[in-house]
Amino acid sequence: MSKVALITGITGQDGAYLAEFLLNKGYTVHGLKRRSSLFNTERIDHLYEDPHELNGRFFLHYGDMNDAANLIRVIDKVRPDEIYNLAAMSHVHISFEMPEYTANVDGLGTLRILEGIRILGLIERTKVYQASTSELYGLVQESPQTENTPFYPRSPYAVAKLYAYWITVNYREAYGMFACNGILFNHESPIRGETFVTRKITRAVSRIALGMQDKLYLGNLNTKRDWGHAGDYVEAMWLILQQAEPEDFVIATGISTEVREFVRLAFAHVGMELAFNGEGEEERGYVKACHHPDYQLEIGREVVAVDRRYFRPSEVDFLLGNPQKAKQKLGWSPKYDLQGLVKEMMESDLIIVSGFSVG
Ligand code: NDP
Ligand code: GDR
Repeated sequence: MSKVALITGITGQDGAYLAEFLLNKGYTVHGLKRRSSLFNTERIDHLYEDPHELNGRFFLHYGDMNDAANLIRVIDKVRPDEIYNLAAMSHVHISFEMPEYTANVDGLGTLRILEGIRILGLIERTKVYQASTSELYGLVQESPQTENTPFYPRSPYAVAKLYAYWITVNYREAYGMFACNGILFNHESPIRGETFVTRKITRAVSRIALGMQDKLYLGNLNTKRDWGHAGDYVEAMWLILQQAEPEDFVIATGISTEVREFVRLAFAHVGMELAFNGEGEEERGYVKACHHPDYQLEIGREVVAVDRRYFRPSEVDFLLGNPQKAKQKLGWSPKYDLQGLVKEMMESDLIIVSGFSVG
């Protein structure tokens, strides 16, 4: 009998990678998807088109993290061995605009899943993975951050995720549930949402190189993130639920890089060397040299500018994870480095923005 997984947030970046990963492991995969007036399954449509046929191993159910009755009905129908709770309003900046909604979906949504398992008497059967985040560290109290570093959330998103983190720990301790937090640092891919900074950069740099856009406007270029690849990180999610005991794990690369440097790497992919001058809101990025025969811009042209609107009311300046526990206990380490990640994202976006179909 194949194992059965239920993924909330299956239409998102991680949901898509995880669904494919679990299907390849022989799982039957069920996903929760929101009703939308437009198609919102672009990231997982290819899973239906698998030429080898999935023999009825992939199913979608309508649902919403705000709707407890609906979640209970879906969990009861699926009776999963593993639930991966990835659904969230996941954009930190937007959470300042929608704090109550974010608390409801990201915080109470997790409670609804845990309580659903309890009400249905599935505690012995169903393991839970909770998508926790490096944003919990916020105003960092020590570096690098480990499973024991104190939290100091800096956004409505992170505060909601703090509740989700602790309610997961509480259900583990109170009811003996196999419930774990993966404290994942930023992870990206060619299917990252277009408003997160990495994908915003690779899309814009592709459009600038192809003469379709003049300039890339960004917020704070000084912040540093520990960026990995989503494909590597979904493997860690699965490994966390395969352990003998339920525990929480930091998943990170152990390398932190400035947003400004990510911009440089993306432009370097199309042969352009950038120089930056000015500070804060006055900072600008210029083309210093062009080395690629296909992509030529005038030397000295301004291609990056800072726009206040992308600054957050309170920022997380610096994140750096220590993945030592995951290395030791899960045998996990990332396969991608930042250069490999930027290369893959740039190659994909150059194809997408130039209008050729991918794959
Ligand atoms: P995405 O934003 O790409 O995906 C979020 C998913 O949640 C989408 O499927 C979205 O549906 C769904 N969703 C949002 N609101 C609801 C709701 N009310 N009811 C049901 N589903 C909903 O995020 P990622 O894939 O990048 O991240 C996955 C999880 O991991 C999130 O919880 C995120 O907070 C967390 N995380 C992400 C990290 C990262 O760097 N990517 C790092 C650490 C944690 P729709 O497609 O319809 O919008
Ligand atoms: P983050 O990711 O907030 O770390 O949350 P994001 O890519 O949005 O921001 C990273 C850093 O870049 C700075 N920045 C900009 N960010 C965006 N989105 N747009 C800009 O124009 C811009 N300019 C500079 C930000 O200020 C920030 O410092 C992501 C999400 O996936 C969360 O769900 C997840 O929990 C964390 O990663 C770990």
